[in-house]
Formats: sequence, structure tokens, C-alpha cells
Amino acid sequence: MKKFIGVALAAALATPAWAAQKTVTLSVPGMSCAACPITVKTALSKVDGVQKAEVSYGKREAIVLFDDARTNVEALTRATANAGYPSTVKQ
Ligand SMILES: [Cu+2]
Repeated sequence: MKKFIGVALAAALATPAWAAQKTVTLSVPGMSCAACPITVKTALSKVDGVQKAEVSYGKREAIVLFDDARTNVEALTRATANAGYPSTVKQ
């Protein structure tokens, strides 16, 4: 228990004070079957700084929660493109 608290504290201290969680919605028009969102989600989840990725096949979009001190929207769209699904930011 004591060790767990120490680790959590170290992680909290390592996070810069200006780090902010941001959410972005990406349009991913290339998804063509129910398995595609799994590939997109895996690609987004592998990006360092991504906390959560929700991919909707029906809407052809991905909602990504990320730490903007560790990654950015460009890295996210690059990750989906590298997985075979180019994406753009949905306004
Ligand atoms: Cu598919």
C-alpha cells in the first residue's frame, strides 16, 4: 500500500503543471466495416499521451481524450493514417 502511494505521488510530480487534458473529435471516413474501429482505436491508444479513444463506426468518428503536454492532434491524425485510416479534425 505504501509503495503504491509512492508510485502515484511520483507520477503526479512528474506531470507538468501546465498539462491539460483535451478532447478532439476526428472524422475517419475510411472505416468500411465493424472491425475498422478496432484498428483505429488500437492505433490511437498506442500514441503516448492518449488516455482514451472512443471510435464510432456508425458516425465514422473517433473521440480522443489526450494530454496535450505529451501529444497533439497532428500526432493523432498521423497515427490513424499510418494504420490505413486518414482522419481530419471535426469542428
Ligand atoms: Cu473494416
